[in-house]
Amino acid sequence: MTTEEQIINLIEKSQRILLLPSSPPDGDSLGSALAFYLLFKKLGKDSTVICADPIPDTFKFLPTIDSISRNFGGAEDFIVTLDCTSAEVDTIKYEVEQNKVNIIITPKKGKFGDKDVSFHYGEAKYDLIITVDTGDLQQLGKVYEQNPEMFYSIPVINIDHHASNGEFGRINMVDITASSTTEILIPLFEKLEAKTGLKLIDADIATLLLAGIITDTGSFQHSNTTPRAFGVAAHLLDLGARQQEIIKYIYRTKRLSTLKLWGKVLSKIKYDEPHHLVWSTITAEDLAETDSTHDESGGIIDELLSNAPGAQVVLLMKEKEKDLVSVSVRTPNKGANANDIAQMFGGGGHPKAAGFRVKGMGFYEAENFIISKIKEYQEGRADVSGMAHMQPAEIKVPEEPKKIQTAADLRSDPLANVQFQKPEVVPAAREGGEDLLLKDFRKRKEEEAAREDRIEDMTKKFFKPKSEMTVEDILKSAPGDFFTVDDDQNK
Ligand SMILES: [Mn+2]
Repeated sequence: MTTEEQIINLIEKSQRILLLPSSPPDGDSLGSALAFYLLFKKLGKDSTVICADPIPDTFKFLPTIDSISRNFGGAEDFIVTLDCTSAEVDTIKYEVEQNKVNIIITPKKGKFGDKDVSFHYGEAKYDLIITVDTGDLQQLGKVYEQNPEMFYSIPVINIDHHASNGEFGRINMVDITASSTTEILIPLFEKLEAKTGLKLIDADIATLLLAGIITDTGSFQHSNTTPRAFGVAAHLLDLGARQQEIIKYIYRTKRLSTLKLWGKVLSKIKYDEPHHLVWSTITAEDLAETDSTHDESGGIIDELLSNAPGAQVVLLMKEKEKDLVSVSVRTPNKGANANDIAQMFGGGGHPKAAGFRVKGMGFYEAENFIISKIKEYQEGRADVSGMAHMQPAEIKVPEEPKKIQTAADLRSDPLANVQFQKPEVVPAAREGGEDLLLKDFRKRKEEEAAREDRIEDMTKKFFKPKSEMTVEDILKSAPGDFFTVDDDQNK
């Protein structure tokens, strides 16, 4: 049985399906989860989408976005049963007393005893879990942290396109050559259509699927834009996908606070030329000064990329909370590998785009630490040129850096209190992944001539030229005058 057939079988057998997009959510994870949600509605199945993190404003236009729950109740009910053979119930009351609930049962006559009480669990709330666009279970955030046992007792279908996917599901459908998770869903949905004889992909579902492709390819500008992605996008347009709506909300709507934040980050770009390293930072102070939130930083890393044409490694470090730094990595050129870099710190992603977190270190200490590790990585690669005149990168440490330990502690043992965020399931090396890529690469080479014509045509249709603006222009311009790509650590 193919993976697709196994998934369809399991879906057919299931009635209460839990859909989990990765956290923080992006257009691809939300598009995938909501497309499934609408599809299951048509198939007469109950499904629930849960995302513990807030939904960024840019995605509020997605069809049925309001159906997403933030909170996860318990996975199953706890039932207290009272045997009424020896006595009859007159009234039942309950009272809450600090950390206790007292259930008060008054008998009509006779007396209840210990033996009359029994406990058991109700039917599990869900009989199937589908994770979408999620490389490892930790990426599900609180839903996983608070209910880890659920992921062993209920079958999990894992559908994803991250190279670092840990294959944690009972069924894993991981295609690392897909531009987005929604791209993987289309043939699956069509198989379901063929099998049920129902028309399932309507304009809303097509819009959700296209939103995933558009966000993950940066509106067909990133290098993960394959001919297949274009083909699938065109097919979705035929099915009624509202492409203009997606572009409008995701790329053209920028708040003033967002523009200020972007200006701030772009003005702080740091370079380490010998190591071909470019990075910038977003501290809690930056957010406060520009009156913005982390939601508004999506896409800045791609702006950094376009501002640093020669860079081999591009980083954006965000102070997520005290002593927690979240880092996006991009490696636009051949050689440096974003996934390898992220894995040095316990993270992961794709060869060209990945992310990781460093916990337990003040922001500036973390910045120094990360930069020095990546410099080592760059020095260890054979094809880095210009290493002769190496200079230390200058990182300004403010007078009162936020930290939980002294600089001396750090110097004596830089790793003493650092906690890397390690996925519960360590991503296994994917057998055949390289072969797949090579095969895909060769196939693409063969198709190149035909493809370039097609891409040019399609590009004209889909993407508007990126405006070449300076930071000052951006700050002055009205929202809507430019657009760029949204993305967080893991696409
Ligand atoms: Mn994705």
